[in-house]
Amino acid sequence: MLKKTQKTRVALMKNQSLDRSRRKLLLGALQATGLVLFSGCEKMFNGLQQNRKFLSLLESAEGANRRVQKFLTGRNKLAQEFTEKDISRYFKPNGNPPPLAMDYMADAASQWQSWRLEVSGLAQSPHSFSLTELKSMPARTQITRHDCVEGWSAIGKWKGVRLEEIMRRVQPQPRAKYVVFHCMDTDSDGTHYYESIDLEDAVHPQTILAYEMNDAPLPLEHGAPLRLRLENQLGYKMAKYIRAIEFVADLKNIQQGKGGYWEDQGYEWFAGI
Ligand SMILES: Nc1nc2c(c(=O)[nH]1)N[C@H]1C(S)=C(S)[C@@H](COP(=O)(O)O)O[C@H]1N2
Ligand SMILES: [Mo]
Repeated sequence: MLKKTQKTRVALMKNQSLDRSRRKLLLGALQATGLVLFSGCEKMFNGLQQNRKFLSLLESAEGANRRVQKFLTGRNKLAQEFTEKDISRYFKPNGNPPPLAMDYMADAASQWQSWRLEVSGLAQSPHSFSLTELKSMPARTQITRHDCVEGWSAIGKWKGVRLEEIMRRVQPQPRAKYVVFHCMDTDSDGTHYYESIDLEDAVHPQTILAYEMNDAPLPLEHGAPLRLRLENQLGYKMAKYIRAIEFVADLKNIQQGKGGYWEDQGYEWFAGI
């Protein structure tokens, strides 16, 4: 008779090989859907499959369908990611030029030593983040295509912290429905740029606050020190020169009440592509 420890070891081994073949099967199924073609997805899958809960959800047919659909369709779909060789040699800076204010220039000159991202509004623990602090948080890098409503596109590589990480830190209140981005730049009338997204887009895996573009600190003209990347919507949603983030229940009391600088002038609030 086998000793108890041996028995458990054999049982464990059996389980492991079963797990391995299941994983292969699942990976194959995902590959067939094209899901694993997204860069970084295989790595993500490898990470996720360590998670038993995820594995069992994936194993149930219903769960698998739900998962795949969540990533491939609708609001939660992952935008296509590209490779290094796809990066555009020229990426057009667009919109307002960098703020001409003295404090912006001084902050830029000191590598943003005294700049802070103020996160407040309907949050349990409002917090001001320094750039160093944001950079010390888990980072995500993505190579994506930017589409401007004017009709041009460019592919760039962005690195930043996921907005969901910020939310984990400040704990939005249950009443919070939108995230508003307040920017430092103004148009020629002195109106500040601003934008907003809902919480569903805020927790999307590719929604990041980027501080790097193409492996260099975010250039002034592309929104230094921090800009939003939100890959399933048009360029005007991606607020640059961010100064503050506010969690709100309603957009009607902010500027003209339509949720964004361009929205206030008639553009769609949901700019899905
Ligand atoms: N603060 C701010 N953010 C902004 C804009 C702006 O004028 N001010 N323009 C928007 C538009 S229309 C586009 S297409 C992108 C341009 O980003 P880019 O300069 O990196 O190309 O920024 C968006 N975010
Ligand atoms: Mo744009």
